[in-house]
Amino acid sequence: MPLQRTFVMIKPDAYERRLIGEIISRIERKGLRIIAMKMIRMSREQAEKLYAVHKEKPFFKDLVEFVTRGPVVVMAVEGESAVEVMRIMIGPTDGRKAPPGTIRGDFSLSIQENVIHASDSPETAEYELSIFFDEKDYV
Ligand code: FUP
Repeated sequence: MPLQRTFVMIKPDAYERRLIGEIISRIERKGLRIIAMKMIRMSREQAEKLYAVHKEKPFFKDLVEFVTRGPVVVMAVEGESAVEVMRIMIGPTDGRKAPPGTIRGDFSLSIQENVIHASDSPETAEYELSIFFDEKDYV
C-alpha cells in the first residue's frame, strides 16, 4: 500500500456552520496525518486554478463564487492510500446522494455546498497541493 499525499479543503459552508473541528477530527481519527494546514480566504485566481477542469461547465461561475465567499481550510493529508481513503470518507459529490457515515452524507444536502473537497487522483493531488503549498510547508 503506497504512502500518498492528498489535498483536502474544508469549504466555506462548513466554516460558516462551525464544522471545521468535526471534519479535522474525522480525518485524524481515521489515522491519516495532516502535514500542512492553513485557513485562508481563497483568491479568485486560486479558485479558478483549483477548478480549471470545470471551466466550461455551467456551474463554474457559481462554484468560484462559493469557494471564495468565506474562509476555507486547506491541508495536505498523508497516509496509506490517502487519495482513495479521503475520497471514500467524503462520499459522492451530491450531499443528497452521499451515504450516511461519509462527511458529505452526514453534513450536506447540496451538490454545490458539499462541505469538503479531496483530490480524485495522485496526479490531481500534486497539482492541487502546488496551488496552496510549497514542499517546505510539509512538517
Ligand atoms: P468532487 O470531485 O466530488 O468534488 O466533484 P466534481 O469534481 O465533479 O465537482 C467539483 C465541485 O463542483 C463539487 F464539489 C461541487 C461543484 N459542482 C456543482 O456545483 N454542480 C454540479 O453539478 C457538479 C459539481
